[in-house]
Amino acid sequence: MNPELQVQPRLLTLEGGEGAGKSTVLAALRDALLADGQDVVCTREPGGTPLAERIRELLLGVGNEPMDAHAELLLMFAARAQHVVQVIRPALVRGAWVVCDRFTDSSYAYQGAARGLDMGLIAELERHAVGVTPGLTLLLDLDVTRARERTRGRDLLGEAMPDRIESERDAFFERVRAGFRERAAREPQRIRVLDAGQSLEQVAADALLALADYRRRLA
Ligand code: T5A
Repeated sequence: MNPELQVQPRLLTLEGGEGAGKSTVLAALRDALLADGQDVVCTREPGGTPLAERIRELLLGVGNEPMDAHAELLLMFAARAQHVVQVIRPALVRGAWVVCDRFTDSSYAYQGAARGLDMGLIAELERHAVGVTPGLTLLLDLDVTRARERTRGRDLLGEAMPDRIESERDAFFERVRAGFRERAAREPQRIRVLDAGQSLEQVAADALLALADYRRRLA
């Protein structure tokens, strides 16, 4: 971890490839914290504020003009800078928990490991434009073929069309997965790897155990 980043114990993030089950796990964490009387803010990236959501549309929309990898990286960080200042920091300052669907680890995995952009540049952007790092990150690790089956099932049900990044090939998502796992191996204290190949109920149960264990360590 970059030592210049401020660790935020009440900032929890969920990471992983497409279709790993982050939405369900996020709801389980939120419900557990609310049941314990905690103030909780749930949010997502890219997005989380009106401006950042507009940037999300630019990032995920399937347009005619191919997006340059650096343009993609800088837009991710533009959205994140806005999100941190408008939503994440104020919530943490008032003592709330922030549960965020994706955060800076996604930029290291997608733009760094998968697109091949300079990790040093990503670290600089993180230092200048973000400044904070989560106390706990749950990495929902899933085989790329299984993930493809899940998102395809969702597409066939008409729930969503593949966005610009989802339309990448399997080799891209193999690099994303390897990038996340490498970060988890480097920061085992912060990043807990969960087996997202299990049933949704089991993944949510594992996430709740990880949260309970983390809160015990914090106390
Ligand atoms: N991105 C993001 C970057 O490139 N860099 C960055 O810095 C950031 C922040 C975001 C995109 O942007 C990229 C990454 C992404 O490509 P998004 O729509 O938010 O776009 O993408 P995802 O976060 O991947 O959203 P998904 O909805 O695809 O993933 P989830 O939330 O992990 O999956 P979920 O819960 O919606 O589940 C998908 C389907 O699988 C089923 C669900 O029911 C659902 O149908 N499912 C399971 N089925 C059986 N067993 C399980 N355990 C299941 N878990 C889920």
